[in-house]
Amino acid sequence: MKNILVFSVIIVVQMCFGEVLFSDDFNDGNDDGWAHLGSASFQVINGRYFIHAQGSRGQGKSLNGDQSGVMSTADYSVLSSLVMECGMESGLIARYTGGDQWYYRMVVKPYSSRILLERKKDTGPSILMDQCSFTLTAGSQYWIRLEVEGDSIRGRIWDGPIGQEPEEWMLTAVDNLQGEAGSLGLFAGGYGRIPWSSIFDDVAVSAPAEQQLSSVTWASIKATGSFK
Ligand SMILES: [Ca+2]
Repeated sequence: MKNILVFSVIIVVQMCFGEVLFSDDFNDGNDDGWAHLGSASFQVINGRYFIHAQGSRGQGKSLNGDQSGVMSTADYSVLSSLVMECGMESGLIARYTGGDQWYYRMVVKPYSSRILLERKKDTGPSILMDQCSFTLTAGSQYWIRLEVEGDSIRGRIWDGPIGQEPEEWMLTAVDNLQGEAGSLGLFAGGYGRIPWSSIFDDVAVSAPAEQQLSSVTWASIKATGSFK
């Protein structure tokens, strides 16, 4: 039954977003290929990916891509399931190139009931690009998507089945300070002393939906010679 569910997830992603460039369902029991940064523990338990910690350890991110840990294209859409058991923030990263370069991230902040779209550096400020209200229930499963295409950055989160993904973006921004493909990432963080944990699964990276749509449209225009 579990295999059927995973298979269905991949089919739906392919239908809506075209070619899957990268995926990891962690069902092989490891996170080989993922690069860890920060002070968290990274563990695959029962086919799900835990980023968690206790004591004074505050945050961690795990990075990957379809070509030796880096994405082969700068335009891509990152999807993952997310369960926040406890913690200050968690979410998705796109176009991470390391060093002191900008990257983009979508942040879920349960304590302030908000989701954010940010441009960030490892050292230095987080620049808020967009935000909206979102109330997250601890321990419940959500789907979260962060998409980068040219200078457009967008994100959304929803609960329920993956097939009930809303069409509207909840967060949008236009920014051109990081155009390199970089790596995608998963991250989570918590307050020191209090144990915190976020669980990711069924990570899939595909071409942006709009890109697929426009290529289909152009193909039909060429075929018919008109816009009808
Ligand atoms: Ca899994």
